Amino acid sequence: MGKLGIHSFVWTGGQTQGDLEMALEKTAEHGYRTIEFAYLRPELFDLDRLARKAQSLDVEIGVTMGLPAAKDVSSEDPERVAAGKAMLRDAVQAVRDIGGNKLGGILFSAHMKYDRQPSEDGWKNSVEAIAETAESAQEAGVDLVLEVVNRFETNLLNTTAQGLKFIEATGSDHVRLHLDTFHMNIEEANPAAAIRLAGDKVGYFHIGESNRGYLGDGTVDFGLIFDALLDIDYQRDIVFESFSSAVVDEGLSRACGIWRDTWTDSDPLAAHAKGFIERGMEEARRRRATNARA
Ligand SMILES: [Mn+2]
Repeated sequence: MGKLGIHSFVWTGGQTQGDLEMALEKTAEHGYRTIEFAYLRPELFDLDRLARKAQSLDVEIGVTMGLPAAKDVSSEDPERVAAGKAMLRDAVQAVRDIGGNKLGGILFSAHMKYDRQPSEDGWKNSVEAIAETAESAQEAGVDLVLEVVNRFETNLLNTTAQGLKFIEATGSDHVRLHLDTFHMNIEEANPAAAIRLAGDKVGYFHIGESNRGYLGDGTVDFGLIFDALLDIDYQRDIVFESFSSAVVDEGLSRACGIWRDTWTDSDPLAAHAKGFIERGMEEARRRRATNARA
C-alpha cells in the first residue's frame, strides 16, 4: 500500500496557520506519512511555509473539498458552472503550490443535500468540468480523485458504479475514484465488491467508521475491506477520516452533519486508528497467504 495518512480534522478545524502547522506536527509525531487538508484557501495561509514544514517532517499533503451551491458544476446554470470550474482551477494551483500530491472530494457537484434528481445536462456539465480540471491537474502533477459519497451529501455520484461511468465519460485516464468506507457502508450493497469493481480506478481511500468515530465501534466490516484492497493490489494512499463536534469547521461540519462528539481527545483516537489499520492489513495479508497455500 501507499502512505498511511490522517485527516487534519482529527487535530483542528484549521482556521489559522498555526492550527495547520500543529496538525502537521501531530501527524508526523503519530507516524502518519500523509495528511489531508480540507478547503485549503491560499489567501488565508502561507502555502510555501506549510510546504516546507511538511517536507521537513516527511509528511505528504493531499487536499479535499466540496463545491458550494453557487459554484456547482453539475448545475444547468452556466454562471455557476463557470464559477465552479474557476474554483477547481484555483484548487489545483493551491495543491501544487503547497507541494501536495492530490485533489479529492466532492469536486463534481455541490457538497449538500439536494432536493431534486440530477439532470442529464447537469451531469454533462459536470463531466466536462472534471475533464477540463483533469488536464490542468495532470500538467500540475496533481492526482484528481472524485469522492463517491452518500445521498445526503450529493445527488450525482453515490455508488462506485456511478463513479466509474462518470470517469469513463470524462475520457481522461487521469481521473480516479476516491472511495470511503463510511459512504460505501450507506450506499453499496456490498462495499468489498464495489472496491473490486473499481480495481485500478481507485485513486484514494478513506477509512471511516459508520458513526465517523473510533474504528471498530461501528458496523463497517473492515476485514472484508482490507481483503478487497489487497485483491486489487491497492498501492495508493489510505487516510483515516473521523469527525466529532469536538473539532468544528463551520462549512464541513454542517455539510457532513456533525452534531455530536464521537470523541473528545485527538491523540488516543489517532493512535488507535493507526494500530487498527496496520493490524487489519497485516491480518488480511496473513489470510491471503494461508488461502494461497490451501
Ligand atoms: Mn471521506
